[in-house]
Amino acid sequence: MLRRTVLGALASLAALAADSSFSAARARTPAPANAEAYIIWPPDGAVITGGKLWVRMGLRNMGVCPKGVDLPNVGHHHLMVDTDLPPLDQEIPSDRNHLHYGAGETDARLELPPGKHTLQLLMGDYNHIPHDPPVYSKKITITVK
Ligand SMILES: [Cu+2]
Repeated sequence: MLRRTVLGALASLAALAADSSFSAARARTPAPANAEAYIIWPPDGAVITGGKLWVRMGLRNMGVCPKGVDLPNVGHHHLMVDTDLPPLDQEIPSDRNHLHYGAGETDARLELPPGKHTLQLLMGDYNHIPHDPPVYSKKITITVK
């Protein structure tokens, strides 16, 4: 009796795992293997006086498109400010640390308080989900004075 219950539970777990990996795989949009996101400006280690800056976002081997547009090999930029990359199989959060450029912007005005800050780009698909493989830049550190 116990054995049958355990087996039943294991079978349900296996079905659940198979199902969730299927839907996660289905939700990811493919990206070209050679796609590359990079921060054009500011450079790593930059010292910014006043805290207002433009961030220029670079992308190679794929295209920028507004959110909601489901075409091959495109996505929109997201800027991670003072945070690590979010889970790469889920929608990118939208808050002051995870900025979305859903109109297809490739530059943005930022205002940061004095201190050290990190910036990192992460591409998202039409649903704000990172691509497979994920396309993200190196994380840079800047100092605001
Ligand atoms: Cu987005």
